[in-house]
Formats: sequence, structure tokens, C-alpha cells
Amino acid sequence: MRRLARRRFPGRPHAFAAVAVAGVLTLAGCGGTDSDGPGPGPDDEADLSVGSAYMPQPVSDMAAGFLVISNEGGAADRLTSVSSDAADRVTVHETVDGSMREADALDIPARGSLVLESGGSHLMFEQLTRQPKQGQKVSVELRFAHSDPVTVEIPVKPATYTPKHGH
Ligand SMILES: [Cu+2]
Repeated sequence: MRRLARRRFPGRPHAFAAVAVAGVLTLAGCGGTDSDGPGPGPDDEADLSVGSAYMPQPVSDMAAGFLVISNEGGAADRLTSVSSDAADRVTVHETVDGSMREADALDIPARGSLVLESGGSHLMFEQLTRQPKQGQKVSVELRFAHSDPVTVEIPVKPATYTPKHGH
């Protein structure tokens, strides 16, 4: 027990563990939410959870972020804005016909998911205030049209995760 306690990272936010668990559940295809227990969410509102988040270690003063927002609820929502401790400006980009553009908002369908992935929609971190390194985490606040904001600790991965479309 003492050894376990000593090996813990004192500064590691609890939220990171929750994100990691959500990611595993998403990959297993069963979604999952901590807030309402097992089973489908409410019919009349969105019920969001975030998983599979990562940021390729940036090689310039911009960075991309990827994650999956799952909605167990019966109502759609929209991702409307994003902020981070690592950049002065974070926008949501979508990729249309191979080129990317800024989106005002991205839809999160009822009982579905919004997938931000390499080559598709993604978070765009501009004017980085620090250079995130592999093994670190970047804190991001996601804001929605209806649901409460969600804070995610995004792990920084090797630069080789850099999306093919690049910027
Ligand atoms: Cu972009």
C-alpha cells in the first residue's frame, strides 16, 4: 500500500482517469457515461461523455486535437466553443473535400457521437502559450449549445500522430 501511494503522481487530475475509462468503453462500442448510471440517457436532453482524446505533439505554434463526444441522450446538442490552458485561441475545424475550414459549431446527434479524428473534424489550437510535450496533458474546456461545459485532460502523443492534412 505504501509503495502504491508513493508511486502516484501527486498532480495528476482525477479527470484523466475518467477520460481514459471513457475511451476504453467507446472503443468497446458500448459508449458509457458516469453521470446517470447504466443504460440509455434521458429522452429529452443530451447526455454527453468524452473519450479517445489525444493531441499529437506539435511541431509548430499550432496543434490539433482529436476526441469523440458520445451522446447517450435522446436530444441532439452542438459543440459551440473550446478553450484551453495551452493556447490563446482554440477553434473547431471541419474538413470538406480535403481542405479544412473553421466551423461555427459541430452537431452531436441524439444517441450518436461526434468524432473528431485525423483527416476529419478536429480541434485547432492556435497561438500556443506553451509547447506541449509527449507525456504531458493539455486541459480543454468544451462548451455546448445546451449541455454544461465539459473539461477534458488531453494526453499529448508522439508527433507522428500528426494528421495527414497538416497545417
Ligand atoms: Cu485545422
